[in-house]
Amino acid sequence: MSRLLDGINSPQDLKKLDIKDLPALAAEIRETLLTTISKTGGHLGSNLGIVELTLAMHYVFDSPRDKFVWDVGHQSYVHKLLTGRKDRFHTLRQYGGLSGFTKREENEHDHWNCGHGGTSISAAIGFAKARDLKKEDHEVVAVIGDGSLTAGIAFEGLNYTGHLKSNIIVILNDNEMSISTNVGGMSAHLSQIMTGQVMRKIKGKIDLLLQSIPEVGKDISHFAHKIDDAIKGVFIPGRLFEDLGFRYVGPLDGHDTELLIKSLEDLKGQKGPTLVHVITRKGKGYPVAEEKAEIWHGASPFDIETGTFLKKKSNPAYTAVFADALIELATQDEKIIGITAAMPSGTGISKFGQIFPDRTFDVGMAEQHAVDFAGGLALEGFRPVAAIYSTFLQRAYDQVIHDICIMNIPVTFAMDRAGIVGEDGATHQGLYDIAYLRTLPNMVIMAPKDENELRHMLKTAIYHPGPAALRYPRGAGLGVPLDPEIKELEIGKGEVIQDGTDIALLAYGHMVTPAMEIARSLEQTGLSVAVINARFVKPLDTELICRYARSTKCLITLEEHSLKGGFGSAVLEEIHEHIPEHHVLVKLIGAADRVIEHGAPALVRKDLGLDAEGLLKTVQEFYNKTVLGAVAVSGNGKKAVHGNGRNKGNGSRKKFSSNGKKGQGKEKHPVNG
Ligand SMILES: Cc1ncc(C[n+]2csc(CCOP(=O)(O)OP(=O)(O)O)c2C)c(N)n1
Repeated sequence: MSRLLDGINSPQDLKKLDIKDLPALAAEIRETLLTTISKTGGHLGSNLGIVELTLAMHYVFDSPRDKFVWDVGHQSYVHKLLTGRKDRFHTLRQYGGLSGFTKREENEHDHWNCGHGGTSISAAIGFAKARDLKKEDHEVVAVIGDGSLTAGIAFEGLNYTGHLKSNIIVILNDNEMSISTNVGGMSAHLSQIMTGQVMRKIKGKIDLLLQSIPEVGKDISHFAHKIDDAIKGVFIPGRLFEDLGFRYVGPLDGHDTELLIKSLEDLKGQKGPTLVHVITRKGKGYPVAEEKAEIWHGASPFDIETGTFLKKKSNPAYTAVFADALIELATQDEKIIGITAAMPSGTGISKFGQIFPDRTFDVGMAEQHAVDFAGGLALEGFRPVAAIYSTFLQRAYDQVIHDICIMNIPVTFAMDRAGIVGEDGATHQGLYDIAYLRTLPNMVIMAPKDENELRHMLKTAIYHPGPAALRYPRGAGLGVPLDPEIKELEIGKGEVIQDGTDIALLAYGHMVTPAMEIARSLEQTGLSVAVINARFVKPLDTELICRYARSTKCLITLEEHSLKGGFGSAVLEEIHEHIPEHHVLVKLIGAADRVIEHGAPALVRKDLGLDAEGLLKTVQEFYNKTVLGAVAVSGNGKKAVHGNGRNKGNGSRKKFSSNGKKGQGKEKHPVNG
């Protein structure tokens, strides 16, 4: 039997359906979401919850002429299914496939790339103002969840939208959940609106009942009216939004497609900003996801029948080791505090919170606030650990500089998901934190080679009397044994894993393991290879780096971070400053200076030349070209011609002359990927 969804290749096809058919289409969409996400993984709960709303939006408005701006974009799967991407939907979040967020490059119905929360209202009011200036007349609709509404930028957007008064519709998709239960005064305000509505409904029913009782009923009913007036006087639904300059509509049942369509129809062409408050249920239609909304917000592949995840057995994740170490340290020190910005489970802070609820703070999707909140606590003698993914700390850059670093406040930044993040892709890559932090005064920055070292670094950071950041990757640790005691490391000291004289591999963080792997392969070709675990990018172990710069034929830096401004750049600066008399051959290996897209981490790493094979190839080519001065074996099998040593490089090396200035040689740094 053919499905309704099969006939929908654009929103125009949807509009041809009768409204009465939409619930059946919604059921097919839910089935498609489940079938696909159970294989690819992805944001299941948010998308199951927004099916009817998305159908109503596409039924009423004229996308792409009317512009939809989805906040975070993680709930845009239904929108993708309705806008000509259904046949590629099985490639969701896969390497080379559809993105898990909205993406302009992917489809004309996507107007704004996103991944981080809170941006939709600001972008949408920008679109609306542009429309006004260009004297166009399309609609602009932002869709934002109650969780994302806790982001500071969302308030900034609301505030300014109320001021501009352009025509715009903001749909607030309220499911009372961020990833975990939503927090804060705004969330309480929204619940109050809902409670108020429920109370009014109940009161209405009681009223009718009372009036049906002769004599007594009338008096009690009069009394009940008085209570109702009192409730109204104190609380008018959406008053907050009205005061901000919005027309408030709602709360509406977000699973009643007809009601949504009718309400949105009424709003088309209305002047000024409108906020439509829609109540939805996360995970709608899949009972396990409805019951355990937090777990099913972002699902890894699972079995639909049993609702069990198909996770392979793996070593404990870095996150888990971090949480256990934090608990261990906090058991001995009551000043230690755990802070998360709406990511309690993702960062491991929820585990910490089970043991130390009074010392655990989920501040909502509000990284800027998290950082300054930590600053205040630290200045009063507490030891706050702000566990914020590398990508989300970007949000709080000014707070990190202006408040924490300039005041030299001892806050620990535990940056999970540093490096390649995989399926979440471009907006979530943790590839910029070294660059954005290492320029800051007072900041100490480190990365562990494995989960055991992570524990020591956590303690080192917590007891450092200034700001300190540690970065560690997503996923499973290496399964190394954990030392019985967590100890502080000497700040600014690297670790020599093995000595060597031909090549020094200077690796940062989790690149130490691949460095050791390629060292073994290089040794098999007769080379002597040193492997250094840098540990710190700020302060760098200058003595160690300079020692190996002098004693080996070339230095190779390895990091899972943008090549621009990262660890390798820091090493180059250090060499330039400290050993200008030497011609040091340095090759930087890291992530190329381009947008790094989504896909399984192994495939993304391969694409960047950061897998073992790619790393080995880069190192070998560099060594052959610069140290041996050799022409690599060409495709026709001709043998390489060897030169006579390290200072006869062919221009692809970094040259430093004795006066510290860059040499005359061409600075052609081959970049990976
Ligand atoms: C700045 C930022 N911090 C954290 C996140 C991680 N994150 C992704 S979705 C989400 C919750 C979103 O909640 P809501 O907007 O209510 O949407 P829902 O999933 O409930 O539909 C969070 C915290 C993010 N995307 N951006």
